[in-house]
Amino acid sequence: MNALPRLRTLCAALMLTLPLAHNAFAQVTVTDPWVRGTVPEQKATGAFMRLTAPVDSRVVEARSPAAGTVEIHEMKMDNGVMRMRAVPALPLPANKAVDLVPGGYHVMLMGLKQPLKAGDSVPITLVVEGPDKQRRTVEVNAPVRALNTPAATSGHGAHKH
Ligand SMILES: [Cu+2]
Repeated sequence: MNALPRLRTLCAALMLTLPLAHNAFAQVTVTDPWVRGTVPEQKATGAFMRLTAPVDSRVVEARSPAAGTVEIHEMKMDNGVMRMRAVPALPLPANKAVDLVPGGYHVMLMGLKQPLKAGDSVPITLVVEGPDKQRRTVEVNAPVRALNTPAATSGHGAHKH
């Protein structure tokens, strides 16, 4: 008879515990990650998300089993041409949301092992360095959005490395 109340108590306990665990590890929050889908011969694409760190941090490395090489890229206008370049680290100021978006910072997945289509998801590991120089990993599972996703029409397809 009392299984349900007990379950509710357990749920409440879990909800109280999770934010505490978060703070204890100064964990970076990842919101709405996604990867742009690819066509068959395409070997590179971008991953996008919002990152919020509780303390000053920086993303120093990204990895994914879906790609041979993963870099953190920045896109900028340079003499009227949109260019992107790898950055050694992506700063995450404390409590400030940093958006990785088409046309801005992104995680570049290169040497893709297979085409990525809507409905797939791509595991990505971010290595984040805190103010104590400790490195922690953040696991992201980013769903693939179709290549023609409206929010993704700017930038990423036309530029060169
Ligand atoms: Cu890029």
